Amino acid sequence: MQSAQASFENIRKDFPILERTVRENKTLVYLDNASTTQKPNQVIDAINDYYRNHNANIHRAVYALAEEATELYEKSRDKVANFINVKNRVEVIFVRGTTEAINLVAYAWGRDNLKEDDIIVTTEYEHHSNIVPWQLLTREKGAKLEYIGMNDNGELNLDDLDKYLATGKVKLVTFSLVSNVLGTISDAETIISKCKAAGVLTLVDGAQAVPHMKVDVEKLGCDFFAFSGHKMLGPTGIGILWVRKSILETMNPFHGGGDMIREVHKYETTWNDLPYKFEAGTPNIADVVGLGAAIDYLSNIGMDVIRQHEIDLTSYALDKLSQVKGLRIYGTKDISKRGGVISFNFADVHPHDVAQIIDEEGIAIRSGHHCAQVLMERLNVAATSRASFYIYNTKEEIDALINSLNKVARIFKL
Ligand code: 7TS
Repeated sequence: MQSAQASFENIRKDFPILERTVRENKTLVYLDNASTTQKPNQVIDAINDYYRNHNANIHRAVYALAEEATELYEKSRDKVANFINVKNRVEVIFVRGTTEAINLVAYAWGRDNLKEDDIIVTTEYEHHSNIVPWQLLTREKGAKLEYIGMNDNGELNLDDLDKYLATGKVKLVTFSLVSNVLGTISDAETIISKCKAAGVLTLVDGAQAVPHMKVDVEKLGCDFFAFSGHKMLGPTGIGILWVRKSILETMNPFHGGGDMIREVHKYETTWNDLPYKFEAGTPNIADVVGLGAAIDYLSNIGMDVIRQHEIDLTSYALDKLSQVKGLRIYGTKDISKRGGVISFNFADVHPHDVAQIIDEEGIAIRSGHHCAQVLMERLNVAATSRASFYIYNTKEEIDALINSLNKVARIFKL
């Protein structure tokens, strides 16, 4: 039997991009997985095979290719449903990504269900895509947007939630399961049970969770759930919105056009069955197929194995980084409450300078506000540096990160 370490080394061989060098012949160390992940051969080949052998439009024609393309597309829907433990496949809607999923809810659910003075509650550590759609909606409706605050450990202050729920005006509470900057794993169970008790709907942004740990949507008990394919080895431009069927049935369409209709007359239209009512136009068929291959790949490894690998890497990195003089790490030290994302600042060196210097060593990390400016304001910083890990990363790569940070320290005489 192979050791866990050995099997993770084999995983790297599936990712052609990890073999390339960057800058001055430096081995690529890719530590920006919270932005997007690299793609294994299995995903690249599935997309290639789709275009070479099966390409046709779906749900329309009766010829062989159209049947094959439709079957591949729908098979991916089953894979998604299985992966996040959704019993009813018609609740799984293909969208472009988490951003589109949340906008769909804000538009198609929010516009019919929110009125003046109602409240939407989000959190201080959300990505802009879980803030701006709610700003647009509440502004249009004369409603309010409120925030669950955060303590200095990067954990949500659930007293704020109680306070807003007590007003009786909250219509939706929305939060990310894992923060893309701090890595905090939200206490979803408590938040959702409080909301349920108050008769309030919940939306969970799973963009940074589904790629990294077992997520069981049925067990979570939320009403809306969103995530992106490209952060879990899949292609860009494909994501998922899951909505509880009883809610989905009451919602008007988001986009009008082909495939989402049953009958169109000059002045009226009836809608297609779920989920097609919410998938207007020719969808991103090839990338749905690619996402299916990504799900197969992750399932073969096992989400619990992936989570353990990230716990090992993150503990190792937190330990090494905390030994670097002048480096400030954000978020909780409790590994059971955080994913494989580490944001930090290095003395008063600007994060862009840190990222640029270590890029010369072939190391890719992100610097900036990470589309979380509300959080940056809360942390009282303009930006952070962020390293984020995935299945193909190794402890040697973390050592390389530490060495390159030591170079930053030498340059800036820290
Ligand atoms: N929600 C969270 C928690 C995210 O991390 C991201 C993307 C999104 C939503 C939006 O996903 P998209 O696929 O629709 O773009 N996060 C990041 C990031 O941290 N760096 O680049 C993108």
